[in-house]
Amino acid sequence: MPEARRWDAEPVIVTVAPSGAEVTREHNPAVPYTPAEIAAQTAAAYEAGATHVHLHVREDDGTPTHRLAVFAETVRLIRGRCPIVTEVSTGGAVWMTMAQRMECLDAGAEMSGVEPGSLNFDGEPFVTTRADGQAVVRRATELGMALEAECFDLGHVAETMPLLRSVGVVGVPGGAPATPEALVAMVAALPAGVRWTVTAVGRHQARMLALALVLGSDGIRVGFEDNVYLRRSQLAASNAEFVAQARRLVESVGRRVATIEEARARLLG
Ligand code: KMH
Ligand code: ZN
Repeated sequence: MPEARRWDAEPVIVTVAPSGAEVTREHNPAVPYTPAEIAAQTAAAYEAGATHVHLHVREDDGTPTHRLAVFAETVRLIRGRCPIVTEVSTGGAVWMTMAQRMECLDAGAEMSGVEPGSLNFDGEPFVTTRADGQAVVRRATELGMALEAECFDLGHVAETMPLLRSVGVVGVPGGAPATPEALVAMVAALPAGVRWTVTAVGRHQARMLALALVLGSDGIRVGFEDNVYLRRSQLAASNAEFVAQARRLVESVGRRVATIEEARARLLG
């Protein structure tokens, strides 16, 4: 494990990823598309215990978009409703160019995601060269943003050394499998002192997030980007419902959810 710290020493930062780029209303009619819809679901997720939001945005018809104006409007509307820590994804969608993926950095968010490497994302080439990742880090740092690395596999963890924070993403076909062995290997490879959180997609999510919590993760992530089902055969009605479920999971292992002040200090301090 990256640091000799009691597994339950710190409260858990719950991240909400409200829309992602791949999921649509055909998967779940409650997926938010417009800036107003994403802001409303983010605010409700904040009320339920989320203190960090990972943002992708859409055109009003649901098409994933890289347009700065849409990111900026979404961040503005969220700010107007709640003090959740805002993060833009520079992962975008698999078809976006690197320049397009970086447009969101100017949207006024407090944090940026960065990809430390490439993979066949569910079979599609999703390329981020080392130079691309470094360009994101440089621009985000110029803008005073904190960074979170999105590690889809063990090799990506090794690339995150110069970064301050990290996230293990497991269960995306083409990336690390959603198994305890894979997660433990990724977490064990993190440098000492790095904050880490876990995202897992689809039906493996609850098991992997529970494992993250007992391994001592700083956070866990939920939301429509990762899953449309609350439990087997039951579609989630909102992102807030996922967050409420995450809070119960956190509390069931004897930990508690971070307050907004605690999350801000650890993510941005
Ligand atoms: N939509 C995926 C291709 C991220 O946000 O950094 C990339 C993704 C990861 O969602
Ligand atoms: Zn994302």
